[in-house]
Amino acid sequence: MRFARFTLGLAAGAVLGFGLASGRLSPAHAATPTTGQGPAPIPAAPVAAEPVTRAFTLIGTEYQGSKFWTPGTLICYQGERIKLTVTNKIMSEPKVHGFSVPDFGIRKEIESGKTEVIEFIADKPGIHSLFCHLHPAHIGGQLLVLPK
Ligand SMILES: [Cu+2]
Repeated sequence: MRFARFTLGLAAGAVLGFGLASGRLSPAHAATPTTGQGPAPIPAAPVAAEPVTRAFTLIGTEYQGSKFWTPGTLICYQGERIKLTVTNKIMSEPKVHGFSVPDFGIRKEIESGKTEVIEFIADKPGIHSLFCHLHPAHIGGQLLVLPK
């Protein structure tokens, strides 16, 4: 009888050990997502009571005769407060260049060597053009506002 209890206990322990080792008895393991199947998910926009301020520094510059604002692509989440510090560093003529993002009502003229600080709420998702409205032939850019 004592031998039978010992054998039964040993068998139960072996089954339990196998189950834990293989993960079949672990609910935590069952909840773990599998890996190696497709790209990682894109993290969600941060949640905050106050709008997050996302700051960018841009310069107007010239390279081999082409004029542009750089960086040419700005990315943010919908609802964020955007702060653009924009400096015209183009020293050749003409001395004044425009900085426009019409979808957000932004239209500034910036003299060579001067800086403008522009703030607004990026409340519209999508791809929004930015460019020099005084010289449309210059290279433009875009503000990408990711939906919340
Ligand atoms: Cu211009």
